Amino acid sequence: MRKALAALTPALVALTAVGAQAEDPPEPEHGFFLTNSAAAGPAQHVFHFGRFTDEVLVGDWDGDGADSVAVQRGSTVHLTNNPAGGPAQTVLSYGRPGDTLLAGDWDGDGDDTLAVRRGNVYYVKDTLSGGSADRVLTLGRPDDEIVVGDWDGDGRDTTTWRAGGDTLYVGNHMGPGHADWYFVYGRASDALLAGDWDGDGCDTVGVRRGATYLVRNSMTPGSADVTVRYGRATDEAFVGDWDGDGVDTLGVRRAP
Ligand SMILES: [Ca+2]
Ligand SMILES: [Ca+2]
Ligand SMILES: [Ca+2]
Ligand SMILES: [Ca+2]
Repeated sequence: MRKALAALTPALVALTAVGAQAEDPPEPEHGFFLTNSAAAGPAQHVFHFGRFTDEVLVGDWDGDGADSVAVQRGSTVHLTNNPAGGPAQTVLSYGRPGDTLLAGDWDGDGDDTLAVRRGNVYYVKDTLSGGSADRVLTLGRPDDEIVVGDWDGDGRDTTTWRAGGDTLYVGNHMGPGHADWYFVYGRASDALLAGDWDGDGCDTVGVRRGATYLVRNSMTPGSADVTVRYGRATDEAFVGDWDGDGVDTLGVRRAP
């Protein structure tokens, strides 16, 4: 009997391994890969949403503190409040195909909404709805690069822009006029990201160089406070507070 069991054990182990493989689906190769950790490591949440040809927007559309994704397809925006696959929870039309959409809490009520950028004219909407803009503003120059954030921690999002070089111009108001502050960070060839990396309520910038992210926790010149490697250099990167703990982290979209 003892001998028979011993002979059976390797077979049982082999069966268990097959069973475990059948229960755990293989890690998806494409889609959104989110992490809630500020350190390098594997993605904690992987899902598919929208099409890989869609533009991605990140925001807290329902004001619960957790960010989720939306995609822009032509002049429609497909929103979901859970980073999960399946159909969008809300589809709305705002702007025209070819417009750049920005997400932000422009009025400081805790809900993110959309703004359309057409050159250096911004059509800002304070509700998630179609129709005409609540405010129309002219900011900077048509070819400025823009990131959205709450730089002074007053709850309202505004823009920081880069006009071709490595100087960042911080505006704490949405309207024409000079920057409130400017400083040099990163290189002109780096991709610019914004987020509240340390959870102090003020957004700051990070730059992306390949799959390396160089994060600064103050809007001042200097070296990176945190350097993280995440995903692959060919991924598209997004910043958000996916778990609503007040700290922004990274997400990437990996297309086939
Ligand atoms: Ca939310
Ligand atoms: Ca708002
Ligand atoms: Ca602000
Ligand atoms: Ca978080």
